[in-house]
Amino acid sequence: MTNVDIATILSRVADLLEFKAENTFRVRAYRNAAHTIGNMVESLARLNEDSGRSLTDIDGIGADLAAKIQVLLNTGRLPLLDELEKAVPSGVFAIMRVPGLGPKKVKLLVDQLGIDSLEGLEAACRAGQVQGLKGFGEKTQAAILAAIAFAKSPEHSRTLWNDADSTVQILLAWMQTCPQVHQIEAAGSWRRGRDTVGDIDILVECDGTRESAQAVMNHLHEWSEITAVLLSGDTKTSVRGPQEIQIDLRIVEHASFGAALQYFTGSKEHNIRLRSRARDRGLTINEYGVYRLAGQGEGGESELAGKVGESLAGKTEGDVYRAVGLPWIPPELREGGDEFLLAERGKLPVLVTLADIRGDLHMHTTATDGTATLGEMTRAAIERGLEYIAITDHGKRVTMAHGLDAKHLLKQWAEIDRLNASLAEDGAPSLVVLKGIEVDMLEKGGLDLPDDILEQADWVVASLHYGQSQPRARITERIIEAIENPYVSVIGHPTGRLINRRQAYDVDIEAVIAAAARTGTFLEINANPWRLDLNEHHAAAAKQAGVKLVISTDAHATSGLGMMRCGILQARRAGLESRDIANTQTLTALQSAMKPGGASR
Ligand code: DGT
Ligand code: CA
Ligand code: CA
Ligand code: ZN
Repeated sequence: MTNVDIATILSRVADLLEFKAENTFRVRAYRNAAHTIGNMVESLARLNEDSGRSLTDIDGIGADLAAKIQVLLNTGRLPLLDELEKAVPSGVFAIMRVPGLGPKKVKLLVDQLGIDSLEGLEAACRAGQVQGLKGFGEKTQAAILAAIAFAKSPEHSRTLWNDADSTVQILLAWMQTCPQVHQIEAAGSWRRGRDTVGDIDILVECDGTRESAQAVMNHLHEWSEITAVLLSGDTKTSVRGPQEIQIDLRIVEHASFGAALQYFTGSKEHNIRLRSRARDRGLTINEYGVYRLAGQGEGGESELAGKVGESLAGKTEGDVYRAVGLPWIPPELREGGDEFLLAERGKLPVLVTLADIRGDLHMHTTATDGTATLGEMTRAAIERGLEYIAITDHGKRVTMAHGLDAKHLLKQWAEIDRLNASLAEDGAPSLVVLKGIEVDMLEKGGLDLPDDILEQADWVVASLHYGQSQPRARITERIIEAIENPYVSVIGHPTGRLINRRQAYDVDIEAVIAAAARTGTFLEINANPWRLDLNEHHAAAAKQAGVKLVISTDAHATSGLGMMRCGILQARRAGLESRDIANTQTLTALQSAMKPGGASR
């Protein structure tokens, strides 16, 4: 039983409890435990064998969960899961991951049509059986079919950056316990901060002897999370790690570490351009270093040319770039776009960092579909050192999340007033809570709360959750109408994509960006690892048009606030600087940068 095995089982229990509409606290306890254990470096099995220690030492693991984990470690099974699985068909998990199918709808599919797998669901849709169910209809049926087809394609089967990152972090921590490891870095698409990752690339520097190289590779093979060794050579090994992800590890010498890091960070396109630039200067670059091209003529620039002669650079990445007359280029910009032009002219952006962020302007509480209360979210934000947050629960259109009507919203705002007053009791408040709302753009146009309510808000996010299959012109019109509303501060997740699950809705993003620029409305980079919406290309276009971006977590739990770093990476890939992001400003500066709207501003 590896930690990831245990985490997977606990999260399965959470899913099943949720499907059965059990107590949300119980669901949350299992989900949190799964999260904690999935990110632990030390093996639970080992910890459990240590008589001096207890599983309850782990944060969030109480006596009940500890007992269950012990059973799991001793027997390899969890009776609770067996019981739940008996009551719930196994294919239900995959079905629950189809966008738009909440636990209630899935239950209907199971009970009424006996559907217990994605294949079964696909067949039932094809046969037209689903559209007849209560709450479904022809459009929903077509949307389900499209979602299944989408999720099946290989380009939508890559690992989310955030999941790959969890693995990278525990892997690095494990490898650092190997005495032969002198230096270790993760490279590839993970380092470039791409929204999804194909495989994980790790570079290790050791003392250069064969024995040390073997010891390092053996250490990887001994990691409790490895499920298979795919390849094992003298300086390279590939293994299968948690959640089926492939990990490539390469052993590199001290003098070549920077060159190898550069090479294996990629992207391929970036490296091709870098090499051609080197050639123009009579140089050649490979994973070992930078070399003068072998005598043109006999042999020309053969592949071997790199390994002969003296290396001109290679210890650090900076050396490699310097050798071809360039400053170091941040990995997030290495996609073979305009980064060489910018580098050459000394115009590389100073990319925004997590430390620049002062506030988080999109989050939910237990008032709608969040799992933490207003007080809990506020405390968590203070712990993260934020200066301000906006509470933006759903408006009433989002019935699935018990969206707020005007009466309930005003009640929440009164509560926020009291909270702010108590935060300011001992002088300057550590945090200011903005009275916000995430309104929905209705299918027929307009928003789901009236202007005289929105006028009283400090911050209004407008999002499009329903009617996503409407034609392009109609969707664009709905969004521009929201942008033109004087009280709307920002458009939430402007394209609606869900990575690996759902295509963006059809929208004229250029027109949306132009309208945002014209009205001074912000556009969101939603930091949720499934969304990362706007994507890097759209965010760069927004900046070009003079639109300010807001990076928001859309947290539905306190842990969700930690996703800010995913949004930061996305912004960096778009080449954004601190000044392009509205929530890097102080609250006062942010408020004066907001478009003229309600009287409260
Ligand atoms: P991924 O894993 O699909 O998310 O994307 P990457 O970029 O991590 O690609 P990967 O793992 O195939 O290789 C890591 C880097 O190593 C890649 O970005 C550039 C470099 N690289 C690997 N194979 C080649 C190659 O055949 N030619 C060149 N020019 N570069 C390569
Ligand atoms: Ca890779
Ligand atoms: Ca690779
Ligand atoms: Zn939201």
